[in-house]
Amino acid sequence: MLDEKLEPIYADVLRRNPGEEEFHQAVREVLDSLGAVIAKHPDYAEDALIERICEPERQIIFRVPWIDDKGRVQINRGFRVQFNSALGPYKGGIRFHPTVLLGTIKFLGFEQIFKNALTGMPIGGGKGGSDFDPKGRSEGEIMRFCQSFMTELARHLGEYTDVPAGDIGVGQREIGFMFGQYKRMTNRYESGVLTGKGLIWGGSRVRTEATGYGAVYFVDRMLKRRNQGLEGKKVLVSGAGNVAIYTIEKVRQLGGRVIACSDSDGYVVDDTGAGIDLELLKEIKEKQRGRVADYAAARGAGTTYVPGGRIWEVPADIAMPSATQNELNGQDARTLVKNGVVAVGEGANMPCTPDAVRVFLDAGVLFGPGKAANAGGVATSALEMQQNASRDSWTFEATEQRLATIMNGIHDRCAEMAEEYGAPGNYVLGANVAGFIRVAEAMRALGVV
Ligand code: NDP
Ligand code: 2IT
Repeated sequence: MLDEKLEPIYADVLRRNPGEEEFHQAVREVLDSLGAVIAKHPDYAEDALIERICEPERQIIFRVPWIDDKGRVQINRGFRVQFNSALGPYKGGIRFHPTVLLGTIKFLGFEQIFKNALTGMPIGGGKGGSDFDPKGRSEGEIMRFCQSFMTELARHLGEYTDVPAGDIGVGQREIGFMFGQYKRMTNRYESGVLTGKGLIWGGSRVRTEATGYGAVYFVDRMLKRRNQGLEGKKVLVSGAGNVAIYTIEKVRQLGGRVIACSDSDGYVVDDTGAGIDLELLKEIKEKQRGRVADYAAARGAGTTYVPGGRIWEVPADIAMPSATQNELNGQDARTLVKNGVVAVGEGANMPCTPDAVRVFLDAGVLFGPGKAANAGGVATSALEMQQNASRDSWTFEATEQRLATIMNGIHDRCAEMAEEYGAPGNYVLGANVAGFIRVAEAMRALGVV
């Protein structure tokens, strides 16, 4: 049940954004937590503050024409939603996936506002992307697509305006092609305009690892509050991309065993020795750009590949959904609880359905929501911006230490806020409230703009 002051706000969001279910879901989840805030501080419901937060400052939609290897003209749609700049320039990734619609980018941009606020760093919220499908495309096609995409997007970017990074389907290679085109168009080596760059052209150490590492730090700190640790724990990590790979790496460093990972075709269980063979997975995913099925084939005996299956049916102590939105539903959550799961950390954005989140919270499972648990990526992007601004380059150790401190800070702020607002141990409420208050305070100070 929504607070009665919030109900008309949500009804308006539904009416004005028809068909955008993922956006509705993301807004609803935050509004569900804000009842506790306006009960304590009714002034946050004044001056249409919450209505303003739900309305993007700017939404850009553009045509992206490009020519494939056969000489045929292809058309995709590009998006950038500049959601909220109260705390700093818009900041958030770019996603290339055939399922991308305006509502997808709006949900991601909305989440990003609160996530970025939680990091405590001076970054606003935004997100971009395209329905371009990189699968099966040659490097030349990907480069031409990125160049065409940036040709339109460039006019909306700048180190003080809007600073994109990667997300699904966009890694260092794509950031390189986009940065190259931006540099060519502007005749400026404006390093701070994109993050996730390569080390020798303005990137930061630890950015590649940051989201996965940070998510594991977050889960580890939740466990420590219950006097537990990752040591000896069996972990499921869905996905096999950037976030999943570095989640697996950090779990292993902290003594846990990742026994399964997945992609959109199926999952692999590798419950032998140290679990998933990280070096082999990196070789297949990062170098060969292959599939989880290729990993299973290369690894051979002792592994099981389940095409089309649901990874959450594998018994384990910890689950870290790190692929995409709504990939873990209520039924999956019930299966995990039945199998004794103790903690869930969202590496992806909104991977658990609202139903699943309820199952975990009701069962007393430690649950780290994405906007807190996966904030290490964007936080390290902000560290990359700092290094760019000072023309400096930090060591791996110093940068990772900053990341660990930031993640612990986010964890503790969420825990404190949950306590203060009457829901101890509820990190969903803690994250939404902590993020909201920071953004709301800044918006109020800046007037009606
Ligand atoms: P990648 O493109 O590197 O990897 C994505 C992985 O998820 C792939 O294994 C992919 O499988 C799988 N996947 C993607 N879409 C779907 C789908 N519709 N159904 C099933 N599986 C799917 O992306 P990232 O690792 O960067 O991103 C993963 C998640 O983490 C996303 O939710 C992203 O928003 C979030 N995130 C990323 C951050 C970053 O820094 N990169 C920061 C914070 C959050 P397949 O190859 O079969 O498509
Ligand atoms: O969802 C996310 O936080 C990201 N894709 C990373 C954003 C960023 O700007 O580093």
